[in-house]
Amino acid sequence: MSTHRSWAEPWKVKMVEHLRMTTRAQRESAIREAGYNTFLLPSRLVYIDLLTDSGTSAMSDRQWAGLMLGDEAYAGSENYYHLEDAVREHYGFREVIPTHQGRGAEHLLSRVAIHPGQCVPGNMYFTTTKAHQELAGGRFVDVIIDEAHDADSSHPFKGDIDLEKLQTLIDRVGAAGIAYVCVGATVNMAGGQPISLGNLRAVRALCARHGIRIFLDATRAVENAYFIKTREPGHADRTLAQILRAMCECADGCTMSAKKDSLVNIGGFLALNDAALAEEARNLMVLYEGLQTYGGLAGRDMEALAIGIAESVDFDHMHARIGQVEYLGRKLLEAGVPITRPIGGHGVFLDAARFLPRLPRDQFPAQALAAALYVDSGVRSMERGGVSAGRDQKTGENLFPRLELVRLTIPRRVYTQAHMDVTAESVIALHRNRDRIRGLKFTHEPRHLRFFQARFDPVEGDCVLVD
Ligand code: PLI
Repeated sequence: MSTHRSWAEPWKVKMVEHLRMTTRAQRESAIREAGYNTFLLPSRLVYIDLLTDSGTSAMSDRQWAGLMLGDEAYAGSENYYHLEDAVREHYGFREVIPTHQGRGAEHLLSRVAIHPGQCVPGNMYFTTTKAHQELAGGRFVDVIIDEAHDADSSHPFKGDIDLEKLQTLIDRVGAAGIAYVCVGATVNMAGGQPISLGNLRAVRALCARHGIRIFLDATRAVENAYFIKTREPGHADRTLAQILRAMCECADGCTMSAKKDSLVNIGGFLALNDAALAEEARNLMVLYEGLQTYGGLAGRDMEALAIGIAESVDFDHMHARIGQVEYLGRKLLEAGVPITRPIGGHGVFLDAARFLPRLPRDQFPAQALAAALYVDSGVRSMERGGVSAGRDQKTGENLFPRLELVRLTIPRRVYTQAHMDVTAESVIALHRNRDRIRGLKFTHEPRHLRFFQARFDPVEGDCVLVD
């Protein structure tokens, strides 16, 4: 008798949303009109939408029921107190400040915790996080381990911070020159790679010696907890909820985009232990987000979020979620497609630099590959490479990070394994025909977060994928 047992999702489908199929000619015209930027495609022309896992999850019947319990009072909504309880219980921070989404929390934290000129070391950058740090006058400094910049390294915790790099920075600028350490868990731009609890605790000890605060980007911290449980010795018997609390105990607070782990379509929060810092953040909050008990969210959204937080730490849910990502990743690896390893938490990241070795970086191979994938099958993905990195603040030159990736991001509880098969087949076919993919050049380049709205043309001809 075979000992192998498959896993399956701990839910069944109650309602379906129809998808529109398109022809190749329709997709060629759509991507041209979108300036070869998948962010600019109308979603009605997308078949399988792997642009992001942000706000794209399917809510549970309990969350939908929670929407009906929305208390839309301007002040003191009942749902705020449910949210506060859920954050205190699962993340452990005392002060809970709801925000419309993650970047709202990043804005508030950056404004109250960064003095102009200070450094903000972090385990690789995230686009909106770094942008807010810079707008507040801070300077992001990358202190992630070198392996994180190598798509082919199979280090199990590529999100770890290099303690020597952090110590060197402290020696150079002094503790007063550092606003705080920003720890991403998992690290999105490295391919959804986790940080180990051992490393997080070591960072905490180092920072405590110098009186430096740590703020966690907890956006995908439950996914990170899953990797700690399944990869880091000594944690196999602990629950995800226990590991999440242990991670948060290493930090002074967190920013959260609840649109990911917490299974809601909108929402976020800033959670802190320091009441005085929270008071400063709330002073700004009423200007930029909303009153302290709703922060840009409807009461019903806060209710769905409170329920989603509790659902997110269920092991069977997370096992199926990450299992689906692994299923797609393994199919691609078996076919020889270059992807970031180990397979990450929220998506599979194609290594566009190795996929399209003949395209120079200034022809944006990842942007071109994402556009070609859409033309081939209607699967929408996202560039995470040179276009996302933007330009150097001082020199104005394009930044070309070592990682030039296309992210196939898997929404939670939305797609089936058959959708993963269709996606894999399209990527594998493109890999076999990679010489038919053309590079791109900018025709419009926005100043901030350019990847959202940039437009391109193929460097030759008028097609990114030659038939
Ligand atoms: O999109 P927001 O404003 O709710 O959250 C910003 C944000 C902060 N940190 C991390 C690690 C993120 O991944 C993140 C948003 N990520 C998006 C939108 C994504 O597609 O990955």
